[in-house]
Amino acid sequence: MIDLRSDTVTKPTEEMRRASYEAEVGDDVYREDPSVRKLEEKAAEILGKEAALFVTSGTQGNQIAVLTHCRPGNEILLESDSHIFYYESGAVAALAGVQTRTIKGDKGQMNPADVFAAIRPEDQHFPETGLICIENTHNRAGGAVVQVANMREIYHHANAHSIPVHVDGARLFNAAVSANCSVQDFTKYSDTVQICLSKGLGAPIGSILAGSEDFIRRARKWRKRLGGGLRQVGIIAAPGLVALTKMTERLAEDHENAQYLAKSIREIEGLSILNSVDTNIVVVEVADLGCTADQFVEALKQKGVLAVTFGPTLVRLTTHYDVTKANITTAIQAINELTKEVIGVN
Ligand code: TLP
Repeated sequence: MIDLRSDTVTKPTEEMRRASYEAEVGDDVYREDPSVRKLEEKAAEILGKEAALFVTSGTQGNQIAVLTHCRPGNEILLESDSHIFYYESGAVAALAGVQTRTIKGDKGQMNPADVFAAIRPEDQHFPETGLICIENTHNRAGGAVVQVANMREIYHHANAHSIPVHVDGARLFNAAVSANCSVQDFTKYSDTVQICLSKGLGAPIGSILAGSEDFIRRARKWRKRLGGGLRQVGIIAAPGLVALTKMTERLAEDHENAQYLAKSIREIEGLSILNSVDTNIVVVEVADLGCTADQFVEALKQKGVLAVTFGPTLVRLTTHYDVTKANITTAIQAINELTKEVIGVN
């Protein structure tokens, strides 16, 4: 099977498995796990923040950020298709008791003027705007990179209103590689950031939430409340450190493979590419084949390629380090065959 469903499916490398086996561990709730401390310190340094917290998942990192920044009754501003709004099971309402105000972006990027207009003035009728969230890269916009200039403008304005900015940077390293800059070029325009170790970077588990010392101290408490205070968790943090320090540069390879895939699909009759393919995600429109995304994904599976639906007639294909260029060639052949069969039927 060639698994293009997500970069979450990557398996840990040999080096990660070894790091896990050899990890020095202790009770992390007592803050006695050296491997976790090392990971958190390195992550804070790389992300340009005072402190960092190791959390179990991207969703947990984002939710702890919302819980720590906001109070019940606050309103948060975020892009209409953002992961926090679209894919986190309504957690911000269920856990933090905040309401969402979504802003339609262009390629995942919110227009700063729309964000500023949505900030609530002081009035007893209105909720307080508690947080602005930016997703970079933007998943449902097809891994689109939110530009540094866009983040800068939103951050400066938010700052002037004392509203914190959180970045869901599940794939922030993909953004940095694509924009040929450092992650700090993005993170300096945020108060807090969440990055995933378990996506393109290949770690088996885990995310990092980074911010000021004071923020992380309060976030640690929320992590504990959510049952995320773990014990000898160095066995997981150690591969996370390998992911963070050794796996970021190679993301360029995934981006090249995505380009190759997109270019080949554009040449196939009945299919078109919807996104600009900035990074490792390719979004394919299958409507002209006269089939649904579900049917397409199921038929592709029969040919040994896994993908996910991304809308009624949209399919997402994601490249990652467990998929080689040769695998992509095989996947293209499968897609080609499949479309010929479907066109033959319709
Ligand atoms: N995204 C997953 C699915 O949940 C859709 C995927 O396969 O792409 N932020 C962003 C931008 C994400 O794409 C994801 C995962 C998360 C947060 C959540 O990370 P986890 O899965 O670790 O909770």
